[in-house]
Amino acid sequence: MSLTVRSFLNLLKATPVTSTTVRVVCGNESADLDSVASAISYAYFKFIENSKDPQPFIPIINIPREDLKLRRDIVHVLKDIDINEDLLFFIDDMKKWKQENRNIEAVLVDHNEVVNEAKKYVTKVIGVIDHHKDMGLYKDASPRIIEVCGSCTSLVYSYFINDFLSQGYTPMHDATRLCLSAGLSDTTNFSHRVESPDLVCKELYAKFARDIDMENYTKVIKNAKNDITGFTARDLLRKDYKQFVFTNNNKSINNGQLIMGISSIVKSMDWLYEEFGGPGALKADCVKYRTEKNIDILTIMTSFVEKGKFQRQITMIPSDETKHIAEKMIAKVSDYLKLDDSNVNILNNKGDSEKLQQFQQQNIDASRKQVAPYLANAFEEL
Ligand SMILES: [Mn+2]
Repeated sequence: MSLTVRSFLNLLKATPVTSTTVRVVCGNESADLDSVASAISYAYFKFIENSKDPQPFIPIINIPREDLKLRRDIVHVLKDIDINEDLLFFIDDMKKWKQENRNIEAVLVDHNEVVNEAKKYVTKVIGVIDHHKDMGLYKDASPRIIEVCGSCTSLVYSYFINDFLSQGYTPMHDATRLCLSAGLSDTTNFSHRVESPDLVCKELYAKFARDIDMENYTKVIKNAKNDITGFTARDLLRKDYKQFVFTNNNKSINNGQLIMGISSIVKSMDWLYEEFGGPGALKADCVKYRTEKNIDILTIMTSFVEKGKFQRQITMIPSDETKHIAEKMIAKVSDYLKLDDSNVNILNNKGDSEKLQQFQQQNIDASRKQVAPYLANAFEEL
């Protein structure tokens, strides 16, 4: 069946939702290229598999519509396959269906636990394809594929294509390109965090999207992702943001619960100070964002190249009530993250002109995906 991804999305947009149960494919709330590509391609391939389905799966981008423009790599890749924002569905759509009293059944891609806002809307999880740590939930979901690899799209693409190929199907170029783009971005052209599912797909991509210069396209995507010209501090904080609820059995510790938001940013803290009016102004923006999100601790994880070296920093901006908790958590993850200055007590930032306490993270392999579970443990063990 030769249906483009664009035609598929057009068709979804043209088909009003009338059933009491809506089935969606939902990416994670950071809504990175991997999540978006996984959600769209899963829904698309599912439709290829059964185009007679009266109620096809709808791909959901797990952020408000207005936030898509902050993800320039995604906008770029989608434009390359002739898809604009109008053809997409967002968390706003799930909210609307919920208000219309519809059941929402979800396949989760690129995460394996429904959290935060999506949790208010999703009635039931019916499938999972993911490459994060298995939280052990939804044991009856089908499929339930959770496997370590560089890109979740590798799992989605191989899940469908291996099945289809036996039936003589050649995947459409745009669907392949979409998955490939996330694969390239997540593994830097299949050179980092590559596992066997990624390699399997790399071969398939080379076959079905022969014309794409992988090395060059990787650069194009990275450049678009790193293009943050014109962004405000708030834009940068929400561009790649995930929120976590950590728990502790001891209710005397912040009522046994800590809400942490982690913003991943591709510039150094010094760059942020410079760009956004100095330490006082940046700090004020961070506190404002923490208040807006109604969370206990805002954590900024920066990653950037300086002096030819890839570097990471971690910075916490805790509420007054959780400052002591933030300090203890930092101390607990210090060995794992190989933090410098970890016993310096500067979390009590006082003066407005003072910089935030930032830690150089020598363990540069640990991104948010690895760090968040460690922080969860650290809180649990306080
Ligand atoms: Mn992913």
